[in-house]
Amino acid sequence: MALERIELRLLRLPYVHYFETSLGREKEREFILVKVFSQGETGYGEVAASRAPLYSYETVGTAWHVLTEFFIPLLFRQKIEDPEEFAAAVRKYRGHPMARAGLELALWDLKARKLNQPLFKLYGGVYEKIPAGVSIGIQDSVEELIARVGDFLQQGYQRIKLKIKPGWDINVCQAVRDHFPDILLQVDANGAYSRETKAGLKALDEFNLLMIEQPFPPYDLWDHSLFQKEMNTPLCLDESIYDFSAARSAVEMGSCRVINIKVGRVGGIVEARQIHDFCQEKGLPVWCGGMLESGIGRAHNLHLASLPNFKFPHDLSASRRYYQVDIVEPEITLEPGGKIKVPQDPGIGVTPREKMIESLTLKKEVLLPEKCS
Ligand code: OSB
Ligand code: MG
Repeated sequence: MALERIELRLLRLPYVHYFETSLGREKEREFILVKVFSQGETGYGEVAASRAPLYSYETVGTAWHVLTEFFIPLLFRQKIEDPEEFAAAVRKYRGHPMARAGLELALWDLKARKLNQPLFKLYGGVYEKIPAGVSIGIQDSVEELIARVGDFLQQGYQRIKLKIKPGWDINVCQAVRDHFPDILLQVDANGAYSRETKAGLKALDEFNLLMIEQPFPPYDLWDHSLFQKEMNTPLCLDESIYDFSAARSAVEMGSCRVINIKVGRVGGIVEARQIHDFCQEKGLPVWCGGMLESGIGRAHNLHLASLPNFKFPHDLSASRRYYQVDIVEPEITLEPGGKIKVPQDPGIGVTPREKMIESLTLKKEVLLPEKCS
């Protein structure tokens, strides 16, 4: 089979509440939606990259460029429709994992819709509901943070993740533990520390944290391996794990005891599954991170999180935690007990709201096979 057409759209969606990390504060998500068309079916993918190169070097601009100039023409030229074939073919290009993942995800959704199966069944997912956590950004005050934590706990979220940075770390963990001594709690620094400033992090061993995520910058696997030896709390890597070989190096060097898998960061489901399977063999648990995706990217994450070695509550929250109105229906909701159902309808199992998507579109490009040869 060959694809008839591919559509890229740049969308902008405001958050219900600003999201601040050590990298900065954002009030809206700008992202690329990928639609692939074949024989009356449509597959949907979302590119995880955001407007600025902060979390990753990729941006919506670089992703648009490599998709339209390289990845989509490659796919048309070789008449590829299968996601695994695409993953193999696109390996000849270096980098740009979020761009390749966005397209691969759309092909997975298309394939599952054509087979009339929910996506998780195609790649061996086992859980029908997954445990939900919430990632809470840096707030204007500790009091506001405590109120937000309390609110999310009341809604039923199983685990709280706090964003930290130097000066918003020990004091914040202390305050949250004073109010909520027994909750599942973890922190994420997005690489804000270094060997020189690690003293603040060492103090976090006192707070019974599930893990400390990405203390040092992405390419510092060696420093993470030294630091893990000094800490009782497990380190978890996010940005550092940009592909399978990085995961293997990190595990073999002892740079972490847990891995946060994000399908965009590692370049697609094929790579994510390889990391998942390797960690499972090594006895290292993983969990599914997020990039504040719209309902389309989040539905994809739900299917991925149903693989068996996903062992912690995830950064997967209900639509209304992120957006006033999501771009899919039904919206993603939290079940009693703090779980989210993996959608059971064909493909990603949710229906994109096309009118809403049209009204949010800032830019659109349609690519056709005959124009890409
Ligand atoms: O580091 O995990 C991160 C959001 C955007 C970029 C990086 C990160 C995050 C989150 C939010 O922590 C996770 C989510 O709920 O989608
Ligand atoms: Mg992170």
